[in-house]
Amino acid sequence: MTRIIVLTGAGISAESGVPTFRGAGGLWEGHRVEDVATPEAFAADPETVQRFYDARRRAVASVAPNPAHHALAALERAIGDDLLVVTQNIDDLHERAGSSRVLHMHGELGRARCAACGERPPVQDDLLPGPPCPACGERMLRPDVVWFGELPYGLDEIDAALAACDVFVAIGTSGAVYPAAGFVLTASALGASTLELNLAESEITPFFAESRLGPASVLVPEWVRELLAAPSRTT
Ligand code: BJW
Repeated sequence: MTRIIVLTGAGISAESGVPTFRGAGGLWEGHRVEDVATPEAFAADPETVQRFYDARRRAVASVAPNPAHHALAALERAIGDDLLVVTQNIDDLHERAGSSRVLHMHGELGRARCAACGERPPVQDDLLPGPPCPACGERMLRPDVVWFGELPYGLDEIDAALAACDVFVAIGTSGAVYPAAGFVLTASALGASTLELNLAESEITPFFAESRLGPASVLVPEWVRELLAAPSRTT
């Protein structure tokens, strides 16, 4: 069976109404993302940062998965453990579409992280004014997101999956942030075929064997249909 890794970025959730980061209309238009998504920015003004993520948590709760998320969930139903979705997104739209094999390498809005004991409890409500950590009782919960300079989650598991995959597909990511931007090079060096699905060319387009331009809500269902129809199940 073909083993597939799908890396998703903000572009897959854009048509659900979740803003992307970079470019026109992006979440951080007018700011360098590298200047605001940092532990230093949180230390300097924790209230503003908590308010920002509380607002995003509420906004994500009011949107729904789109056909791209649903197509990946259908692919998992068809091939099971042979699909791993590695997402840079902190929303839960993959899970709400029905995917269960999802690795959130940049964390999740639906969790907090305790700066005192390291517990990562689920959260649904605002983190302001500051509920206590359910494990240690300290009021030091921060959003469970990975900022610049912090170690992304699951890198060992991702490395092992990249080494074993036959197909690597990146959907709706600008390729501006490492280590995720480098996964295509690792996968292709280890023999996987590579495909990019994006509305526009990205910083890493030249590294893919094939690149298709268009909205994820169209390209992803098309690709999944093609894959499941192909006798050998490759891209
Ligand atoms: C559509 C569409 C539609 C729109 N259909 N498509 C080399 C190697 C390793 C690290 C580094 C390196 N060089 C530099 C670094 C450090 C740094 C980094 O990458 N810096 C860059 C500025 C160069 N990386 C890090 O610091 C990372 N940590 C790390 O490397 O740790 C090492 C370490 C070792 C030992 C000890 C400690 C540490 C951490 C990176 C964390 C990134 N965090 C953020 C914020 C998360 C929280 C939040 O959401 O607020 O993650 S930044 C932000 O960018 C967010 C995203 O996940 C990430 C990627 O953005 P994404 O998803 O690509 O979105 P956009 O907006 O950029 O692009 C959208 C795309 O969609 C576009 O291409 C559109 O065309 C497309 N699109 N509509 C299809 N409808």
